[in-house]
Amino acid sequence: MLAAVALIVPAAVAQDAPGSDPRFDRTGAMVPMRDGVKLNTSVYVPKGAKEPLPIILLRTPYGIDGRPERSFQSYLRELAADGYIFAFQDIRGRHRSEGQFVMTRPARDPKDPKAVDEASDTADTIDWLLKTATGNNGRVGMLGISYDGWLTAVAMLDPHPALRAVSPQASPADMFLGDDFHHNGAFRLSYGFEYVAMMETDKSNASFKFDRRDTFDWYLNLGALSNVNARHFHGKMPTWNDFVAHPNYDDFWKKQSLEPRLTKVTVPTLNVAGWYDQEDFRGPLKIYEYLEKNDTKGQNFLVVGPWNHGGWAGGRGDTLGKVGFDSATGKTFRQDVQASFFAHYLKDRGPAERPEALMFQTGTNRWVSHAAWPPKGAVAKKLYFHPKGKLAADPPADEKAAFDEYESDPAKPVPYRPRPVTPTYPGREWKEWMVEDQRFAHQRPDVLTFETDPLTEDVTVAGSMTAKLFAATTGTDADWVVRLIDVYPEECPDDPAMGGFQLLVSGEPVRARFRHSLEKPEPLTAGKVEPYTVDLHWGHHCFRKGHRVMVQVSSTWFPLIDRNPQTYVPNIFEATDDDFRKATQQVHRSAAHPSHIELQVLPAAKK
Ligand code: PG9
Repeated sequence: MLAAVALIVPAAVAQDAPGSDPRFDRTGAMVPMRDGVKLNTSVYVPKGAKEPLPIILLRTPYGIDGRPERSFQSYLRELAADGYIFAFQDIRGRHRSEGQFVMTRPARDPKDPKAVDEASDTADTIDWLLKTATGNNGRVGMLGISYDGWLTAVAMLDPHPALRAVSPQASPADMFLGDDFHHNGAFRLSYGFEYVAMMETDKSNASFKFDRRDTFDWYLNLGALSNVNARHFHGKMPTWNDFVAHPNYDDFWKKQSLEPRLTKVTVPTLNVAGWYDQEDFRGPLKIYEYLEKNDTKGQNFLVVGPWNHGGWAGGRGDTLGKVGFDSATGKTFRQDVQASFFAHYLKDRGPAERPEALMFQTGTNRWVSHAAWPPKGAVAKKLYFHPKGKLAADPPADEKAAFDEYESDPAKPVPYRPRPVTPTYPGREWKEWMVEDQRFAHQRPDVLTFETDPLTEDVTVAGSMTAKLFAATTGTDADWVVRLIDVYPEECPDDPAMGGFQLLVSGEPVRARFRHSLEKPEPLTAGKVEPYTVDLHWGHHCFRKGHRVMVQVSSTWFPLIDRNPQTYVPNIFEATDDDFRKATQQVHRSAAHPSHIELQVLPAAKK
């Protein structure tokens, strides 16, 4: 590493600026990286510390101005009270840092000593902090949510020796398989478009200016994805151009995927996810799962709470939308989990023992500690699709072809939340759509619904949830969207507003072109029944006695997912408006083609 020299930014030298936290001395610096690029950094040293303190580093693309002071009252409140030196940094190319921003920058070539990436920028920053931050104890911790969580994960994969504990929270792991930009190769249109506009219009956070409140209408009017560059981005957004140039799972996506790199636990790691995370749910689970395979020292932990994206960072966390959780889950996490984790690994304080997996069981609203995740002892339970919208444990006996069908019209897609679909940024509704009552889509002619009778006992899912569809289309490409729903009884005396509520437990799309390979898409043969496996991820949900389990199937989920033209084109990003066709979709439910869901269920005694 280069010897780092602190360049003090005059504007940031002022201490106790209005709004600043009087508990800290603040300094600002432009910290030089190994290639000479300087990154805007603020360091907060507690006044009157009685012992050397560890450093907590947060790196972000979203701008550090004002952020520390806000965080000390919320996300970092308990950590600030415990006593740490905090350092905040704008990453390369964002806000007041120099250099070029590259979206989720791929790892540098280890053979090139001049190459940089987010891990090298972190290491150079840690070198500098150890030399300059007054009274540090030589240990560094990192945490962050989403992009900041991804920066934490990247630093952990190639760690500076002083990095002693990390908490990557809601970090994406693979942007083609899951998380922000695609799910199973299906493009997340509204998020992809609006996030790129926010990050690549300029160095700050610029929200795209829609000319109407209902973006459902706006995206429908946009038409084919080829209109994005033609009408709005004009080839100027690097990440959008990457989407267009890489419609399949090629090296571009594989190089930035964390998954092949998650081969060992380098430092104690606290992985954090939210069951209702509208952006990055798969990522944190995969990071935990892959690290766990080689967790020889028992230093890899998982916490999943009833939160939306980053919902644990502030507030009580006792409700989300209309759904209540009976306790202050956010506060519990920040105090009993996050603060205790860093105190142990950075200060040698507090309990060494912590649950392998601390999971909030939705439905019964309680935290459950598990010695392994998924827990041992869960049993696979299948629920099959039957005529008249029934979902039941018996497999279909019908030897003849049996199916339900619907017409999917790309001109009239199924919305993913009730309209108006207000913009993602800035947006409150976006943050809560996963807990919206799903009745808005129920009984649409282009949505199939299968549901059980009211349950005679609690059914507790703990582990993987999967749908297996046998489906055919009159088109040559199709999307299959599966949503698993908990249907509340009509009468809920304890909470009357929840009567009949349809709560999403999980939902995922698959794009038929990728049914054999994500690398090499293939057209469908019209009319041919083919199997599709839809990974609904891990869940820890109790479907209560009296509730029903519901599955909905559709072929659009708009504008969350872009519309499939339903006729095969080599690259959907280059499709034109004329490529989009109506198609008739069949979902089969015969003995030969028994569409179903499979849930890992805990035996009743162990609930
Ligand atoms: N979901 C956001 C993101 C993370 C990483 C890459 C791109 C987007 C975020 O909230 O930071």
